[in-house]
Amino acid sequence: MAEPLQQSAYRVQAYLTEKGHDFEVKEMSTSTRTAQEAADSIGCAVAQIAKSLVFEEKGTGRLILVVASGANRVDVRKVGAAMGRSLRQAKGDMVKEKTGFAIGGIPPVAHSKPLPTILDRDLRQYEIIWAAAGTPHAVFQLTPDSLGSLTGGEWMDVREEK
Ligand code: 5CA
Repeated sequence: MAEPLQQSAYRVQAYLTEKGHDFEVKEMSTSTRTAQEAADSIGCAVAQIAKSLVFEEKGTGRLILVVASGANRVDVRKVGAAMGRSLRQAKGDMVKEKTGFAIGGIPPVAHSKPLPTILDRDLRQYEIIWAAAGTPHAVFQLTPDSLGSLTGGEWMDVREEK
């Protein structure tokens, strides 16, 4: 039988189940702390990893979530301009305090309070994507459509051009 999930992963699983999804949180034996490690653990392309990055609005400290393809760097100016805000990446301790999850396992959902969310349109080209599920070992598989409905996020171009 499967081991019980760690508390933070369980929180994500409980949220998904409560929302009526049958997505299953999986705890991997190897690290999923970074998008590349997650892809290696799962055996998928790094671009199929939906990484959840938290940014804060300069001045107000309000947080927003950007769920980006693991292959992309997020262009903070592009996202900020689209939202009419000036953004910077939030510090790890702030992220933990406000979302309830630590860097390396931030899920796209199930935060202490829902965050305004932007979704990377590059994720839409895949049938299946994977997201973190609360810990640096936990992930779950989903579809771009379900990422959209779970988060209520807005799809846009967030990619930093090389
Ligand atoms: N579990 C994996 C795959 S979903 C994961 O969480 N990947 S991640 O890319 O979303 O998380 C690592 C991200 O956390 C990095 O891309 C980086 O943007 C951010 N990060 C890493 N260290 C810090 C830090 N000290 N403060 C704020 N953000 C950080």
